[in-house]
Amino acid sequence: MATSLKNLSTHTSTNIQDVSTKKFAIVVSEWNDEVTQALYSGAFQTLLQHGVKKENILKKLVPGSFELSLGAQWCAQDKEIDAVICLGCVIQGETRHFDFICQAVAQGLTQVSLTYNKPVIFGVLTPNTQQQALDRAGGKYGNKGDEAAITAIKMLCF
Ligand code: DLZ
Repeated sequence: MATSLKNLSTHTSTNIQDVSTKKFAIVVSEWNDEVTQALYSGAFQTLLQHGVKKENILKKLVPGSFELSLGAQWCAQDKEIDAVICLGCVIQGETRHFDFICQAVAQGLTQVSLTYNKPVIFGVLTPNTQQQALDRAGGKYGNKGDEAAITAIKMLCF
């Protein structure tokens, strides 16, 4: 379903178990940081609402979304981390840079997840405009950071 038809922050809580002892890393891209910090706030608050302890949430910054894969790998290598949430925002520009970054990060995060056998969540917005990004980072379509955190929790309850 197109996200314009869905509030990203609504979700069903079926099968969500106790995750209060789990440890999460949140890797945040600094590019488009007004958006990515809002995604981070959403993810962080959602984890707290589900009983995760503040001290069990590690925040790591990377320069851009392209670097999310390596950041995720460094976090996934840590045996104490149960799940890695990756947050970024790549805005469609006039060149093919957008396509290269989006493809690289999608493939990179998949690879890290399968290599380390841990949830590595793709919380990357790929809008056409800054406004579309803001609408999905705590705006009228909810917050994809919330959705990313819920996805991580659900995968830990698999
Ligand atoms: C270079 C670049 C451009 C043009 N646009 C974005 C963007 O919209 N969102 C994002 O997260 N990062 C962007 N970057 C930076 C790349 O992700 C990366 O940091 C650089 O290409 C250096 O590897």
